[in-house]
Amino acid sequence: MKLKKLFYIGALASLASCTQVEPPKAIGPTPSERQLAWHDMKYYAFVHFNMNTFTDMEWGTGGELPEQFNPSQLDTKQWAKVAKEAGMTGIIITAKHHDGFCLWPTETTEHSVKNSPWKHGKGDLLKDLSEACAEYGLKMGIYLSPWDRNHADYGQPEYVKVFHDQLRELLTNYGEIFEVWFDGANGGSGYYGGANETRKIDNKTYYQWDKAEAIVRELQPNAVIFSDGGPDIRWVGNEEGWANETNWSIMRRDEIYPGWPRYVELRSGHEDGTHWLPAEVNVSIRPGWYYHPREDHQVKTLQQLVKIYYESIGRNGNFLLNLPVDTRGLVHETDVARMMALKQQIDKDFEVDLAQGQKTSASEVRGSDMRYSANNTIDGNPDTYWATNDSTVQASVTISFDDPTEVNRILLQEYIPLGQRVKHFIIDAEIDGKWKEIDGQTTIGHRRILRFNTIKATKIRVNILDAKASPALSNIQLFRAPNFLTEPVVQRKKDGLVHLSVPDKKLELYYTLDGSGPTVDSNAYGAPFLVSTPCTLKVAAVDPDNGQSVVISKNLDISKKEWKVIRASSGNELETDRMIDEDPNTFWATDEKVSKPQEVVIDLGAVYDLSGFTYWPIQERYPYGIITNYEFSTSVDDKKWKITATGEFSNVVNSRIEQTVRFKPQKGRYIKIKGTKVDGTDFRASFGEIGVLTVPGKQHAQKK
Ligand code: FUL
Repeated sequence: MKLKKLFYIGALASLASCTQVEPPKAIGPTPSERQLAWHDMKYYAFVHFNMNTFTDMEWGTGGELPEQFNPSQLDTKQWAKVAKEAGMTGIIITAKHHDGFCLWPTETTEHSVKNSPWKHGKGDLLKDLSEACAEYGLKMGIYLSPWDRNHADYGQPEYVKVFHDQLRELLTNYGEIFEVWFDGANGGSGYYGGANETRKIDNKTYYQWDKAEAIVRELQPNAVIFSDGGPDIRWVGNEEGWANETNWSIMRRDEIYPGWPRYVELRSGHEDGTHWLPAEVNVSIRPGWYYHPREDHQVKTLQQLVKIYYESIGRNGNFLLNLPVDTRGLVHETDVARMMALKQQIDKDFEVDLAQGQKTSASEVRGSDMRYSANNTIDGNPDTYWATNDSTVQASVTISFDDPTEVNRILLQEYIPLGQRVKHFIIDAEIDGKWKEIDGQTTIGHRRILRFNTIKATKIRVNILDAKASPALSNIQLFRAPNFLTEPVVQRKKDGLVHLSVPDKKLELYYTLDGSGPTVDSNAYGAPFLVSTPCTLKVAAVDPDNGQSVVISKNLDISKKEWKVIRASSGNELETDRMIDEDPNTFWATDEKVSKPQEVVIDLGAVYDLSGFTYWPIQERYPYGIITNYEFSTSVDDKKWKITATGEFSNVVNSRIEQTVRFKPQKGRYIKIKGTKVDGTDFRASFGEIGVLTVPGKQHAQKK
């Protein structure tokens, strides 16, 4: 009896002490409700579908005609079904891109679906999509380009009113909108109501961003606003699909404006940020943002998509995957198949949380109060968290298994309503009775996933070594993802020889050169082989016990064996080969101090029927001299030259992928590429790789 009484007094005392332990205080900027809801959306679709789909462009000039917008089987329900089945949570649609064509019957301009043949001008794509999203339980977001290459008043205050009115229409008529996406690409050449000229605006002031923000807050208070610098979420500083390993959700936001040149900082945020401004990783499932039939074989491979998943969602970002809907108005079959493959793979990777139900312990628990215990990290409840006393920034949580257990993934989440705190942590594992460091990283944030080689451990310890304030972790999960079948790598050398390889040595490689899908009955790869005429190479890796990898496909044209750069308007002539060495990662550039557009002349060694050319921009981390506008000429004798193509490499600065230009077949042995406009303030031009396209079946090169 006495004992029982003592127990009650003890229990009451500890209850009393519980109520005295205050939760940790927030440190630095913290997320708003709408930002918190956005963090949970994790993975959603971008759909680039608009006039460019029909003109086969990335950036329309604005001079297109509404009649050109004519999808044959447009079905927004197919988009929503695909997105839902892929595990996505929403769809953001390009309601208006830089060319100014509006996918809804706006009252602000005649340049819209109402003057197109689609549904006899009675269609409203935004309405269709909002219904489809509602049916599939998805949220809808809108992309509205501030830059409008169609509008006659662009550059004047009148256009800004149009832009704001368009925003109002979109936020009023289509139900709940979760995200408003403002592009940073701004000002430049365009049709502008027929003026066909270049117009410059001041990115910081022209659009009256404070007014635009007020419109969003008034009409859609739960929507987050995306732009280079928010105000709610930020661009991640590249269009390749990755955030930095160090990724703060905070930034010195007041420094940033649309087109901010220090985009490298967007990849990692600012440790001393003044505002919550988390990163969204936007990337297309194909090289371009819009649909181009020529990219049907360039849909990102499963391996590439898995990598992007881990380097976006796994690095404290959200993943915005773009689907270039095709001219029918459907997500292409190949893209659908790849998205489903990604879903299956991710489901397998995260199938069983091995931490659940295991024993946890911590080096310290805040005020010894079990409301902050280590067990909160594995209870599946995002609102509970493990915390330490205020003065402690170095602390650890250990998860113990009953038996040695195979692990190769760890997922960590901080309790972000208290701010982002962790600056440095390591993961240790107890293997055969000895502790071993498995990985060491910097930030965690809302979600961090680490991949490491499979270990068989009895304990896993998350060891925080430095933090801005006492750590607060809400979630730790452990997984054993299945082994992944690696994909073959194709390398063609300047001599025309094709080398195939695969990191996993036990795999066998099979290939075809006629466009058919390789099987184990196709050519087995033994040694490099010669390809000197245009063809489509397809390669697959096969594991006798584990099936076949995805097929890698590559279009190969004539070999560059006889090619020589015979002239360059400036620059180091000894290294010019780097632009024709079949390796886009090596580059060549003209001199920096030049006062006019730069050009190079290449001798192909023989006359060919040329039908196009390709340009890989420089792939350096800090690029320069990217050609944005080109002039391409051909000649059979290096005396009489003909300008074969001129134009713009749209979006090449943001997205440094191979550019392909096709033209009416021309005979030519010499080619000249001039950078009539380059990114930056001088005329310096750089070249990652130059290639040509020749007419299939007409590769009869005539030697001189
Ligand atoms: C860029 C645009 O210029 C591209 O065309 C695309 O829309 C991409 C998502 O953003 O800045």
